[in-house]
Amino acid sequence: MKMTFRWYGPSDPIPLTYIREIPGVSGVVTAIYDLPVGSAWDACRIAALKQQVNDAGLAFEVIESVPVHEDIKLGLASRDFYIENYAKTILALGEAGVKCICYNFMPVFDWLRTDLAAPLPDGSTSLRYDHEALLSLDPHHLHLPGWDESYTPAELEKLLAAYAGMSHERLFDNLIYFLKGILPACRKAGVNMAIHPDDPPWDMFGLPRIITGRASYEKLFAACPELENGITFCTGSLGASPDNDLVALAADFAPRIHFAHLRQIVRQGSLSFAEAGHLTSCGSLDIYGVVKALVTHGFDGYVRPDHGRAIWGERGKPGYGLYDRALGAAYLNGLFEAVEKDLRA
Ligand code: DNO
Repeated sequence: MKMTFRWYGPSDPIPLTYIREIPGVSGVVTAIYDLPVGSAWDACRIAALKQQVNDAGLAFEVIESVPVHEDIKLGLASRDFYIENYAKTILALGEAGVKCICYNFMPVFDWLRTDLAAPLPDGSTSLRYDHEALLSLDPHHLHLPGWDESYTPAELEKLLAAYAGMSHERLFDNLIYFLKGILPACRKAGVNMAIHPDDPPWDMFGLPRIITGRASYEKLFAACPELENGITFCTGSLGASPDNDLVALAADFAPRIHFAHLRQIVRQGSLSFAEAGHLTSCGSLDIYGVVKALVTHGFDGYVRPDHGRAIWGERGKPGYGLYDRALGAAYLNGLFEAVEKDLRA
């Protein structure tokens, strides 16, 4: 396991030197954020970012995300151009020593929450998703900090119209078309693709979502058996659905898990939840059980703590402050050490 920490690049208020001081964190997960979605990433920009990260004593091996152009998800004729660019980006990142790319295939929106600072009983605040409140939101005016991209109202309007009538099957076929187009570059570059589950794992605003649990993974690996076709195992995203048995999923898909986002949520009713401290005792998800299943089944990928609460007066990017994610990393390091030592004993 390699413990990493997400860093939003030079504009992130958290300096790399602080990340380097978290015990056990060996690398950052980052991206180039100011390139238009769909363009091929420039080798010089990649090299400069890598240099900055390496100069701080941290590894540059995981990118989150290289966003997938909507034309690819929509299956438009222009997709081949964007797939070619994506393959070029993979080759350039591989050249720079990147081993894993996290991406998602959610139409239009990335993760969704209805409250970015909901109070928890311990006095901190966290991100919250209330299904009733979500249903009352206007999808034409949505923005969340932490998304890799966001659209102007006019672009959003056009995109939502373009997705009218998109079925789960067609979206899934478009994902497979994309993967078949890029997997040869992954093989050549030594880069693993790690698809992030849809967050939350159900349809949103009439848009289909297709990476939601066991059945999605079985279909995905049947269609593209290459081991470079893997997953980002995000406990908070998958765990929002009580249908997902996280411990069983971690055990059964361990060889496909190239990257794990380990975080906690408290389920509130059937479809609502609040995020919480990483510990198993803080919420609905058995983080210890997941770590144990991963280690027992030979997981050897990258891990990062995920969304943190806002604590100790910190005013950072919601979910992406320093303090609670650092506590999460410390907790996860302890779990991995204990489980790994037990297994070897
Ligand atoms: C949220 C993140 C997601 C993730 C993308 C991957 O905090 O986990 O935005 O980066 O879905 O492409």
